[in-house]
Amino acid sequence: MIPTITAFESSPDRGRGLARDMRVRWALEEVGQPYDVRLLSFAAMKEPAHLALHPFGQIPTWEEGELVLFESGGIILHIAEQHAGLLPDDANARARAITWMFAALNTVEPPIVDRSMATILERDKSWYAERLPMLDKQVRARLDQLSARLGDGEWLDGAFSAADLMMVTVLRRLNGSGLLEDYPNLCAYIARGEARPAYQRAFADKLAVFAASASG
Ligand code: GTB
Repeated sequence: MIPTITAFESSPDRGRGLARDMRVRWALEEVGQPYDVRLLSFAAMKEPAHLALHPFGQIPTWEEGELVLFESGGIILHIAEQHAGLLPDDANARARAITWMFAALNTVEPPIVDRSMATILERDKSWYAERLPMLDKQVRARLDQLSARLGDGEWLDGAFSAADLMMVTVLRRLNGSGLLEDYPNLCAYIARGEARPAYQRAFADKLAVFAASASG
């Protein structure tokens, strides 16, 4: 059965592939699972039909027959459990990879999102100039630690896994912030992820959606 995911009809990231459907698309491309995409307007995301799929009225969602999922982490874990290639077979290595998925979502992504939201929503506020250095500091603290742990490693823990897919998509949200440049190993790590053919296919599909929305 071909799953259907949801994505922004008109993404505010202007084709940079920063919205969270990108990680789901990438995971599906990695395992070679064809999928359909239903594009939604912001208004449609808050309507009862979508709220029945996603209690918080967001994207991405997953529909596969009777199964409906929301939360990019839950969706990617589901894909990784249904297909070979995104999680190691060895039980301990698998548990570590899943731990890294949670670390990406629960420990690294929150300060990055806080910073990103402030740059969008608080730029014209009186406190912004004072708050931004504090947000930068919180992001840098995580990048320092992640960079130290990654060291010269290619991926977070052995072979490429869903953990790397998640972490790379989380870190990409810092593109243009000027913060990543202090961490050459993290920049190389992101570039390794982006160079994967599955990532390239997912990104091209995202870009096509942006091009269609920009021309329409
Ligand atoms: N924890 C959830 C998950 O991982 O699936 C978070 C889902 C989420 O935040 N979805 C966002 C959404 O639907 C889109 S990805 N927002 C609409 C709403 O809440 O009403 C977040 C996002 C949006 C835009 C950019 N951008 O423009 O750069 C980047 C990321």
